[in-house]
Amino acid sequence: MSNTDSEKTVKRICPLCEACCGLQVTIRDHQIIRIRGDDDDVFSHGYICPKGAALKDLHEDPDRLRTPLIKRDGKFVVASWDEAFAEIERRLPAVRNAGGNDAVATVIGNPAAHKIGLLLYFPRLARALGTRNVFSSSTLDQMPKQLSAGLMFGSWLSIPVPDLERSDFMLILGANPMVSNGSLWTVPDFRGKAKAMRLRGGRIVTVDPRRTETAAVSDVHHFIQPGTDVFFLLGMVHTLFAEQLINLGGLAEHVEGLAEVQAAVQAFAPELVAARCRIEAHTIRQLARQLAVAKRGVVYARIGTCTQEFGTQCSWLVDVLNILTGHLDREGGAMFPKACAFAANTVGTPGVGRGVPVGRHHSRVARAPEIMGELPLTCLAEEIEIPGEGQVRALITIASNPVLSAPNGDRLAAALEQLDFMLSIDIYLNETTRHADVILPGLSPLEDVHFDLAFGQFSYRNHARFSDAVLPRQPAHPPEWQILLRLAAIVQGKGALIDIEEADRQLFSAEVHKNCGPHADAVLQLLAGWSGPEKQIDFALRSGPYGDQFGLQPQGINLAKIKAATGGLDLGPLQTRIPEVLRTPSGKIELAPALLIADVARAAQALAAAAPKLVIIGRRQIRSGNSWMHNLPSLAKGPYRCTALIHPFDMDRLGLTDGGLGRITSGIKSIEVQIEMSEEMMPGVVSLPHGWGHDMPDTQMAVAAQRPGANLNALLDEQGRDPLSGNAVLSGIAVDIYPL
Ligand SMILES: Nc1nc2c(c(=O)[nH]1)N[C@H]1C(S)=C(S)[C@@H](COP(=O)(O)OP(=O)(O)OC[C@H]3O[C@@H](n4cnc5c(=O)[nH]c(N)nc54)[C@H](O)[C@@H]3O)O[C@H]1N2
Ligand SMILES: Nc1nc2c(c(=O)[nH]1)N[C@H]1C(S)=C(S)[C@@H](COP(=O)(O)OP(=O)(O)OC[C@H]3O[C@@H](n4cnc5c(=O)[nH]c(N)nc54)[C@H](O)[C@@H]3O)O[C@H]1N2
Ligand code: SF4
Ligand SMILES: [Mo]
Repeated sequence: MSNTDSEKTVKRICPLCEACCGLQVTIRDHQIIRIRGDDDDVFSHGYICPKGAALKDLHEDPDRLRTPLIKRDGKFVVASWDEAFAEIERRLPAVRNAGGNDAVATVIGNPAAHKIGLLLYFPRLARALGTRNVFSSSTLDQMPKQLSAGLMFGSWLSIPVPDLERSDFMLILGANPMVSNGSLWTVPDFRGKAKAMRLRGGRIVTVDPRRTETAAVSDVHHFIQPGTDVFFLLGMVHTLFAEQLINLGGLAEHVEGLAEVQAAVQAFAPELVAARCRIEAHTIRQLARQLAVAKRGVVYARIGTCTQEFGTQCSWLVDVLNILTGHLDREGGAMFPKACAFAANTVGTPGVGRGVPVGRHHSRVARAPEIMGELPLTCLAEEIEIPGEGQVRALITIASNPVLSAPNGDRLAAALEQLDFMLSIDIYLNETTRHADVILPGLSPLEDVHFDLAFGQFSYRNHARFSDAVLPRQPAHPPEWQILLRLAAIVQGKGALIDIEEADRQLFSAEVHKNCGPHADAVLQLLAGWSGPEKQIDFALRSGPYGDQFGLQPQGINLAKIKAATGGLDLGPLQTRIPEVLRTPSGKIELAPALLIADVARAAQALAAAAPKLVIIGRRQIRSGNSWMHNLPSLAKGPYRCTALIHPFDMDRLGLTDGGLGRITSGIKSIEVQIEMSEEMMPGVVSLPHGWGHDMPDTQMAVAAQRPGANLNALLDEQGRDPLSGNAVLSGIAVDIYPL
């Protein structure tokens, strides 16, 4: 921290996307003067994007909620925290008493992954609720990857990431890290790293239905028919077997199931899949060969390959390719980060485990299997609407806006109106929270401490960083971990007025006793200086893979050391971790999980299907973060962005004009959009960003309402799912467009 008389500059990790950049925030008299990238940050080295700087707008946004709201006679009124908790206590337990545990559902959204208080304390609330109706944005996003990684490597978050800094060949599918700044891959400044790689002679190939910003910094780009990556990937794996390109290298003794994979891909010669994915057979073969001969190569795929009917198969086949070519767990290939704390693959017995259980229960109406303790978010509306035992009658949303972010939000919005009680923990009165009976606001990120619990496992380099609060919070405004503990106490019948610090101490002490046995008291003594999330972080760090083991390893790390280090602690490049990282029952990489091998038959059946004439896909944008950053003036300014990109060929065919209006329809659903002609698009594919549609009544987002945009998800069907993971199908949906 550097100080002048009136100004001081403090460090803060950005919580707005997975890149987790280190920022420098300059403040004077509790006012933010400016926000910049932090050159001293050991992980991001000064990189920043426009969203990071917009934390100032977020902090100052007059629409951001600072006090609880209670709905009285259909209108929200400002309430004190005591009044809000009293209202919840009056209404929530009554629903549970009448309908049982499953009558209360929870939905937790994307920003929660960046809020340590929500991540650490949501499980405490979930345990108190004991409901099976747990939903999250994971089933709009990465659940397929978690499932395939869980089945192959034994834990849900053991997802290998590209070691780009040492790579010389990278194949990217369905990801646009130039804009998204990476996902399931924490990699600030992808542009710089990609550029350095190509200067070293490395090559990047991108496969995407749009010639994206990432394609623009690649050596080669191929269009692919949306939703058909599974066939392309099966064709590549087929080629490796057919052309004897398999080379497991040192992985050979750690892999099980090679023969089953070979048999499963038999029917997918490139010549048979080429027409379906609209990529020529020789290109598929060539890419397989290129990957096989690359000294340090890697395949990386993200959301475009997950939000499909075959999302789990795509996610699996990507790792199969990395393994068969000997690139998994090798420098410059796909490697497993070793997080400094909280990673399931750094606790327990190294190299073996129980694997991941799936389908322990099913959703009541659609019978969709539970994955990772969650049900598909696209099942929520029907679980509210349809009567019967276990019907959802109350809902708690936490940092989530499913009315915009999930398919067919209209149906969900109508269902929310039927609930007996709805509580939202959220910082805006928006499309979803307007349906709540009570809204409890979280803090501005700058008023809160920060630790990247979720992203150490996906980082391009191992590191340990922590941010203190930059600005003080209002004394009456509790941090989110306290909100969740109070809710848990209400649910448990202890009442809202419990002593929070004491309740926290008791829960934490019970956990330490469970984990540390006879040493628990000594450990608790050493942690006595911390409370809340910091106490849990220090415990996880000290007992973690780099930890000081409470004094047994004096060179090891702890929270105090991280706080004292300028720009955090660099823990070095990624290291080889197989077999130690595995937690499978066999102690091997399970290359051919039965669930996935069986599902290949479904792909074989779908191979013959004809592609629709026109399909729609999504598009992320630098100045936008899913559904909730359109109220920040520095991001909202500039040209109108919620446009439908269409190839000139389709424009002509459909009689559309550049800059004109069009109606996109899908079955009986339709939206109006502004058309933008673009040679970037694959003919037959239209691209529209998601997260827009801020024209719904009774919200409080004045800036966003000025240019609401169109809601892509209003076109989509909530019944479109990958049956294995329950993930929503958001890409490659058949549509028609008419000029207006
Ligand atoms: N068609 C289509 N739909 C998609 C996608 C797509 O690619 N295409 N992407 C999907 C993906 S990947 C995701 S992750 C989901 C995201 O969908 P959601 O998980 O619903 O996340 P957001 O839309 O970002 O909404 C975030 C909510 O959190 C609130 N919020 C922000 N910060 C805080 C905070 O600090 N505390 C609290 N308590 N609340 C906060 C915001 O006000 C907002 O209500 O959208 C999905 N929807
Ligand atoms: N600026 C910004 N950054 C973000 C977000 C944001 O909203 N704005 N959201 C954050 C979140 S929650 C997430 S999950 C990540 C996601 O990070 P990424 O996965 O990098 O997400 P996208 O930028 O949507 O890139 C997906 C790409 O898939 C392509 N695509 C669509 N359908 C298909 C298909 O069927 N096959 C193939 N091969 N490609 C297809 C799209 O054209 C697009 O280029 O981004 C995060 N970062
Ligand atoms: S890239 Fe992500 S983490 Fe970095 S400044 Fe932008 S939003 Fe924040
Ligand atoms: Mo996401």
